[in-house]
Amino acid sequence: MHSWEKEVSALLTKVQQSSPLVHNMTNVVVTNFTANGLYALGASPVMAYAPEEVADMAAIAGALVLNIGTLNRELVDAMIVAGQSANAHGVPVLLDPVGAGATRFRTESALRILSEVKVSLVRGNAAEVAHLIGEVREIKGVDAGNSAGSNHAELAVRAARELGTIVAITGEEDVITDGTEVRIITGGDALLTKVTGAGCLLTSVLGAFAAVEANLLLAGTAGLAFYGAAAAKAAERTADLGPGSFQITFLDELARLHPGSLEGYAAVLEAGAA
Ligand code: ATP
Ligand code: TZP
Ligand code: MG
Ligand code: MG
Repeated sequence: MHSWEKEVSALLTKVQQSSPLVHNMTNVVVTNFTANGLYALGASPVMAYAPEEVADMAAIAGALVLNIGTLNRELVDAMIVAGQSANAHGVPVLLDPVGAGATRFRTESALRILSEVKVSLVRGNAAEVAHLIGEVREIKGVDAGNSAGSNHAELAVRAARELGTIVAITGEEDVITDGTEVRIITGGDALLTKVTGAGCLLTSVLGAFAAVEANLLLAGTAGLAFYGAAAAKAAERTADLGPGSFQITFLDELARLHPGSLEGYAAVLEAGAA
């Protein structure tokens, strides 16, 4: 069995040392939490939406994160301008298809982005990812429905092949695949489902790792593992409290991450080649 700890730990150090600029076009619910989470990790967040500037900002960023959580047509148009600029400048583009499947507009917008921009990595819950490849799974607004706890490796592989991207499906366990290699990442805590933006921040954290590592399967694996470890540590420290204390402590734990943080709190398992 491969020991991922050393490989992914080096990427955390790279993020902390180079503080990559992550251009987020995200939703109005999670903007502040996302910026603080990226700062805590050691990255540099910027939010920029104006059609007049998004191409310039994406061009100088280490990664561009597109999140359709509170979308409208003008925003999706701007995301496409930003995404195409990122593509032209070799900047990785990540997509969080928040609520895809809940409404037709969300599904169609995510698919439009995927068809007009070369997206490198998609991260969502199982229902969102399923809807991107025409499979129907229960979704409740922006939250995964009852299929949340089941094994998502096969779905992730199908989606990665069909969409031509790395796909990460998160939930109780996370899975990431390029359509061939599959990795399962354990860690995290159910309290993350009680903090709005826990998924959105995660996609932006994956953006920070993608900015420092061209192998996005490896970058994504590292991001998922360290995020899960920080959450598990925060849950341990706030066990008798609640989601408010957990949220703040989670930011603290993101800031306290070090190369040895995975030990006892998160693990990367190879699920074999698909
Ligand atoms: P949803 O809205 O369906 O919750 P999301 O976009 O918020 O989706 P999640 O799937 O909740 O994203 O993933 C965000 C983080 O929460 C990931 O690190 C994931 O591992 C973690 N997570 C989610 N559910 C659990 C759980 N039951 N136990 C442990 N960790 C979890
Ligand atoms: N409504 C629109 S976007 C959003 C809500 C509640 C935030 C979703 O965040 P996450 O990370 O998917 O839980
Ligand atoms: Mg959530
Ligand atoms: Mg989400």
